[in-house]
Amino acid sequence: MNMNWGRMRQLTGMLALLCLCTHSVEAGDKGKGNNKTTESSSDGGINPSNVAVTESDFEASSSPKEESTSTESSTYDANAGSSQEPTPSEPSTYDANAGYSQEPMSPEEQMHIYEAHQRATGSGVVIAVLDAGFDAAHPAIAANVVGGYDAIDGDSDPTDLGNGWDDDGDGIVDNGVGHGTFVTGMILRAAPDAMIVPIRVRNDEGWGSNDVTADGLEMAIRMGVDVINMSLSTGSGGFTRIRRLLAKAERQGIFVVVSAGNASSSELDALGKIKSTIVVGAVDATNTVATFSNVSNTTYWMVYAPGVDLLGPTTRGEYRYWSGTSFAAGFVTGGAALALEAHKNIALWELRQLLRDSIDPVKSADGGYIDSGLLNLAQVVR
Ligand SMILES: [Ca+2]
Ligand SMILES: [Ca+2]
Ligand SMILES: [Ca+2]
Repeated sequence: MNMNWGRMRQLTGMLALLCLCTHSVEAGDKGKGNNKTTESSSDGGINPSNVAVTESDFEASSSPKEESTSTESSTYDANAGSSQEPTPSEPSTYDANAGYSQEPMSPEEQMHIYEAHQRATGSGVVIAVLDAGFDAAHPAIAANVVGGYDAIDGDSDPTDLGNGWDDDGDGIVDNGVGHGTFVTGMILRAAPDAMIVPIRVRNDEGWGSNDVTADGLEMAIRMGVDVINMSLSTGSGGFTRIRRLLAKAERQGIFVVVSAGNASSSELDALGKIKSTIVVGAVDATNTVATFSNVSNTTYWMVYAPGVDLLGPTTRGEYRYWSGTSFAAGFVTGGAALALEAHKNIALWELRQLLRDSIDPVKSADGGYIDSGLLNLAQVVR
């Protein structure tokens, strides 16, 4: 909050500093597996034109090989199987005039977003998005992006780098590309005036170790952002540093939003069990919990947001339909930004309670009971 130009100079100064000590690694060396234990960097062949056309949201996870050199070695998330994930349709064209109204039903209506915008738009709030690469020049997000960091390459440019290889051998090339841009797009639908710091912690196939995630997290904390969006899952091993940093973020009053995951599970990822975060599951356009969404009736700090067949920005200035709790999390992160603008001196614990309390009922996917509900942003800013 209270972002000003002095602060922005401070941010960009820090980034410039970081540029002096960059190193690079081959993006293609990192792999991501859905229920696979081996990575592959050669079976996909070179096909640079096949970018970001995937069947599902990915849950970013950790490389079993390259990244396991430290004692805090990480594991990939076997729960992130693509078979359980939604299969959104691809748009044939994007109608710039119709915009997001081409969706089945608008999240703006579901979450009372326009009503909320009469009170707050996220102005003055800085959000770090820890994700795969970004298209920072995409017209849907360019005006809001400030600075950026790439924890994979160790440089200041978090741009998507599809390498044309099926790194994880799942038959889909570069399925992490566009993910960060899409998450950012959803954040900005809820909070169109928020500032976004894109931080790349996953490669083009969604791979990144817990150490890389921690590096990105540490950077976001050092920048002093207000909110951090983590639409990714982590390995269970080597989580200590992430846990420590999340505690530090909490001490500094930085609000962290995480996605519940897309494994149709009642068991949340490690990130979802951290008490300082709020976890986000996905509902469809009828306010029914998406069949792919993880749910938890044991974690109190969970809310829901639209995450099915969303239309949003992806790589190279394009748009697509995509589904996943990753994108639902974006709406809640944007909602947190609205709350921070509307309630200037709100404490972190108050903010979390406010979000948890500002909900409308949702139907569970199987007709059962859901503790919590769909975030109502008009209520958040009231
Ligand atoms: Ca880079
Ligand atoms: Ca792949
Ligand atoms: Ca790739």
